[in-house]
Amino acid sequence: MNNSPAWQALTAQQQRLASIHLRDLFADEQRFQKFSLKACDIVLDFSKNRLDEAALAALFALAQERHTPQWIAKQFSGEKINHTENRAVLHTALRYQGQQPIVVDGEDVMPKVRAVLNHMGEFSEQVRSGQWRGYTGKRIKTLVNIGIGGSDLGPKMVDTALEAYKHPQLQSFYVSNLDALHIQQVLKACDPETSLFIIASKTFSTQETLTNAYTARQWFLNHAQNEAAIEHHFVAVSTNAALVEKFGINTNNMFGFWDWVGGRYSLWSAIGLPLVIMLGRDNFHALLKGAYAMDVHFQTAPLARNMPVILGLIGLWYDNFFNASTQAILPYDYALQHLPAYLQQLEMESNGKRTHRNGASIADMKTCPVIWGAAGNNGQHAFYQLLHQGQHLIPADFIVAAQSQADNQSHQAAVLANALAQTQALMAGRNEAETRQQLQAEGLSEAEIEHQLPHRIFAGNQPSNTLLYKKLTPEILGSLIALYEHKVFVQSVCWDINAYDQWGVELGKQMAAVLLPEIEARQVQGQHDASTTGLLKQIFNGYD
Ligand code: G6Q
Repeated sequence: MNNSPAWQALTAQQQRLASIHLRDLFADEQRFQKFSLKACDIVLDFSKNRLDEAALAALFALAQERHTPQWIAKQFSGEKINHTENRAVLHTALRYQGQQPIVVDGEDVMPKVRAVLNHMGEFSEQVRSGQWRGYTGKRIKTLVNIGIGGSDLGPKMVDTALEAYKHPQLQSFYVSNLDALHIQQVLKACDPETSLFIIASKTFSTQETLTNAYTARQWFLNHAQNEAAIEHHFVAVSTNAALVEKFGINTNNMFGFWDWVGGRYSLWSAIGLPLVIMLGRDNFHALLKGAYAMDVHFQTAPLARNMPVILGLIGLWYDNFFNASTQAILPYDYALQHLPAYLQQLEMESNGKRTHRNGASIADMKTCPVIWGAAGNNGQHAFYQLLHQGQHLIPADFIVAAQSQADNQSHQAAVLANALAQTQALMAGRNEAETRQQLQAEGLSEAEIEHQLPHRIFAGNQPSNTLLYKKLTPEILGSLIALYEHKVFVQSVCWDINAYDQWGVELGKQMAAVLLPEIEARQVQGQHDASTTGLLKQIFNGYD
């Protein structure tokens, strides 16, 4: 694939730009106007990237060569583009606000999408108003979502992100880890008479979730001493009614979704139930509306003014042409503290692949970078040293709220100063002459200046995008998440991979199933490699 005309043109562009410093590109005073755009009330400033008009045009040519507009249309129309699982990819139907049918296997999915949304809305109102009662007649105060991966990261991230919108008398917890410590910690904060457990599992067969769910069920029964009480305290979000019933949950209290919703794209579905309860149906609806606005932008804006396309192509530019291996996500909005972990799954589970759609190995290009990050200011006091003076090229997305969700805006000027200063410092750096001047101004002796100078220089030339919005509302958050979902899709199209399967999570699960009975029996039974056998023996003999 890397011998296609568009790819070769990009290689030439990279060679031309390789020795040009970002500072020099900023000699053009119009750079912000040329390399920024606004969509859905989010500004994307991509001017601090190592590209110019010609390189950008070459990136758009690649998107054209890979038929990106056609792929966008295929996805939205319900075509089964997840070909290894023979599934349509229609998380966009979950937030669709129009009146057209969306057809999968000859059936319009919109009536059932609206019916589940309605059911979620009605149920959430019962819980929020106190009409829904626990087995002793008390109202619900604590919500515990038990799920993992796509059934955890999305709802948890949004729940935290919309702190200011939460019901004041409800508290929420998200339990995911298999280590009993996680559920134990949460149960300590729960009262069985006032807690509602949402068991969130598309398949209802995920080991971590089922283990935690049975532990919660047993804890509850130890108090209630009555299986009939379960239905007042346990509800399920799943596509598997038979297993939900087997667990003892009344299927009237089950909220369904469908195989065309991938786990990591599912927060818009019934997986969002804890959000509807915590935030209320209107705010959840606003989240959907924000995502829909980005969907419309993605489908209708020309490539050169299309925010997800631009974000995707810039990422690819560094991965494939500058040999970057990572991408940092740096929110300067404390509410988005879980966004890096959420995007880590979204991007790495979608695009961390080594096989093209047709089954051929990807020999000549890298796919997804390692996604990581942390809330802005905290990162500055931890890992930014490496961003500024390390040897890696690390493209970074700065996600910046002009206003905080806090009642008090008194910290915000400092937050903004830090966010902007970091992107500026990464871009411009501080050269030798400037550093010398700085050290002179600090009053250092000439000898001391010579000693310190090499350590105090900043090379700069580190690229970043800035995504800026006024304040994190449900609409803005919806648009922001949809922006990244579509970015991932654009990249998958350019790499010619299926973003919507995740076979890479299977092997470890299968091997764990083999080891579990041996560990339970505390005896090595099978033939394993020397390391596994050695570790098993240590567990059995060394730590009892
Ligand atoms: C996401 C993945 C994965 C999934 C979890 C939970 O795209 O498929 O993270 O969400 O493994 O699966 P269940 O919802 O079936 O428990």
